[in-house]
Amino acid sequence: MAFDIDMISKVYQQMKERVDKARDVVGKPLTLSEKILYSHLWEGNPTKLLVRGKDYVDFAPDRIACQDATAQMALLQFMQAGKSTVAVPTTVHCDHLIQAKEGASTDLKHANDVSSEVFNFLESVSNKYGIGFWKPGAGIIHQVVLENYAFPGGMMIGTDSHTVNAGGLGMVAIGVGGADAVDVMAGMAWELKFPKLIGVKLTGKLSGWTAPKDVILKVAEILTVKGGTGAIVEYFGPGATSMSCTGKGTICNMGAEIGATTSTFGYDESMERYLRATDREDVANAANEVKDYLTADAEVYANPEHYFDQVIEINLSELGPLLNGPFTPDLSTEVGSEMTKKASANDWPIAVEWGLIGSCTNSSYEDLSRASSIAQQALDKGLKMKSELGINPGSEQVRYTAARDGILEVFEKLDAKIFTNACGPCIGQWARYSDPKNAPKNSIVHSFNRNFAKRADGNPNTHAFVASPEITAAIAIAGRLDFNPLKDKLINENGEEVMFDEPTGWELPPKGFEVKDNGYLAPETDGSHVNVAVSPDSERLQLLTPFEPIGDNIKGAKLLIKAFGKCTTDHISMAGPWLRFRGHLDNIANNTLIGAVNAFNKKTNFVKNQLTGEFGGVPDTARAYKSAGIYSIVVGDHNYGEGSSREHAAMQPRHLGVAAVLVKSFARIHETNLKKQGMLGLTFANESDYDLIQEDDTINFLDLDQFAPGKPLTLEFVHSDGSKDVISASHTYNQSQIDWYNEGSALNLIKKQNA
Ligand code: MIC
Ligand code: SF4
Repeated sequence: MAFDIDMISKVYQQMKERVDKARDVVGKPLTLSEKILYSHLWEGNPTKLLVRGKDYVDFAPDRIACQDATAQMALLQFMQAGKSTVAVPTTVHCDHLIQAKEGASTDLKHANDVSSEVFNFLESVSNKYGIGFWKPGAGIIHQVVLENYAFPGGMMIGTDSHTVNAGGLGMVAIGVGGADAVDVMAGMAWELKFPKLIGVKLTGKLSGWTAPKDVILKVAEILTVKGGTGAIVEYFGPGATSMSCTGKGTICNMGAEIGATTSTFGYDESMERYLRATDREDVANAANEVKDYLTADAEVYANPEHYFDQVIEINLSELGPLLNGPFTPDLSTEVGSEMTKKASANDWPIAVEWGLIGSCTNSSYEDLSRASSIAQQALDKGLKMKSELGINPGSEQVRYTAARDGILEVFEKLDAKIFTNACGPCIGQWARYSDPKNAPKNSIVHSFNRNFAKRADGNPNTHAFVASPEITAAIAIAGRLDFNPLKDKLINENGEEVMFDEPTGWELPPKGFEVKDNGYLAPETDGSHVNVAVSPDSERLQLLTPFEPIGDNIKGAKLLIKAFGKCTTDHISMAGPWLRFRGHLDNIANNTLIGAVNAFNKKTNFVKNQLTGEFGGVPDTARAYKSAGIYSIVVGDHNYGEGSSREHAAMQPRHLGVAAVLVKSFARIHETNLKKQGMLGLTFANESDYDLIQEDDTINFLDLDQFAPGKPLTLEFVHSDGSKDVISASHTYNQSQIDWYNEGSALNLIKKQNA
């Protein structure tokens, strides 16, 4: 039986009336995305047309998911909201804080030793406030959600950007910062600008070496890392219905890499099969009752250009396997000779040192079984592994079943390391080097979603390429980045030429899923007696002190850093070794922007302290301004804050006295996170004004006392020679977001309202 079936039934009961009303107000057939959005309005039945890309809308999500690294800050904030229990079903998943080193059993034990304080905190807060808790080792949040909680037509938010994975089961699932989740946990509405809609029509059929991963790698190439910003991507067509549910999850998952608000697919038989296989007959039956409401109206998919803001068509029969990278997930190369050319032109190491299969993107039973069919061929054909191989199963249920069915054994025979059911190397929790900063240049291939510099192993010289699990396995065996398993032969141990056959696998385990201990802990019905202790000396957890409002008079602020080029949340608040401080704002603030490149000297973590004229690290310089009572400003390029949902990337600068972040453009989640923490997230009205900003600038806000929706702000940059540039800064704050600014943070406002 499914969790929270009553809630799911209620959603389906309301769905018909709400969707029919929505069709009336919109006045034409509806996409699936619109059906889900309009049936989750905070106000209930739809009463008016909502303008895509323009109207801010209050929604009522059905559920919330948090992972350990972000849950700490989310729950520390929720504890201040003055509520006794969460208002909607919520779960916490321990998956990010487990380092991959020796293999699952040793690594999990180690994580439980070194992070017990954090896990105990999360477990007791969950127990107190009615939150379902998934222990370390239970699996990666998005796989566990897909297996247990996602349901067609539902809406969820999660404090992780890959929450979007649940689109594989026909949800609108959106990644948010912790403060957004706190709103919904506290029983309030959740606000989002009504998204634009991109339709992706998949014709043809996947076959041979091509996998769902290649679909999203192709979409990333077409749309780039910014192309999905502010939009929901809805997939449809024969190529969509013919692929597995977990394959759809892979495609939706990596929609985060194109900046999409989320991605989704209409309810179909693959989803029904998956629901039934994962012990949710009840959900499948209930969904079948309202089937037509769980996919777009027929006219929409017949004439998509009339209903979507943009339509892309991909013929799966013509799509071949791709490798995306290095350093960005949208740089696509076909496997084989195209890679030989590009690698030599760009000096990418052609030898591959590691292949990694796993992450929330590609760690399903189907993924492991297809990759293992390649591994089995290596054994059968006498091939020796040319690189190392690491595997992170997505959940204990997948691991247990894959072990039962002999899949893991195949990898083990090739000396692969089976790591914990957790994020591991995907988030830098990988003890690959003792001194990553000085580690050699090398290439790795993985089935993950992100490949920003230093992400997996902390080594700036690691060139990480993203591929499907089956291609990852083949390339790891061949040890060459440009190996094309469709064409190239390999020489085996006996000196014979051999070739791989096409991968094979099972969409779902033929003998069904099985698991002994899935790692779930239900909360007590009444948790009021549960005591949540945070030691004042802890280096990992720190209770929050409310932020003071910045106010409407910012004068004499100093430029902290003008960031050059890509500045993702990994550059603003690095993960890996810093994950240990995710519950301690002051400690984690010591990594603020240390990965960002200073536009004036192209160095990282080396900025001018205008008070002393000396150069130092970004966090120290920010602290120096703060202790002198001076606000500072961060300037950045395009798509600033791309990547993670981690609100630390906003809270840390806020804690260090940064009043405003002024950039050419923002990634959605990060922009909201800045607003929530009561600071200014601004964009250059004229992009080229970025070039006017100089290293010694002092900044005055000329009209912040007139801060109002739709009205740009005027900033004066005073340069060291006394000359000035006055520039216009746009913003997207609506009135309630301006109220957050005025109160010092959104949380301050909730507290005031609940007092
Ligand atoms: C990621 O993939 O970058 C993470 C780590 O899962 C983040 C969340 C975090 O930083 O804790 C995300 O994607 O939101
Ligand atoms: Fe974990 Fe990686 Fe997925 Fe983020 S992208 S949730 S770090 S597996």
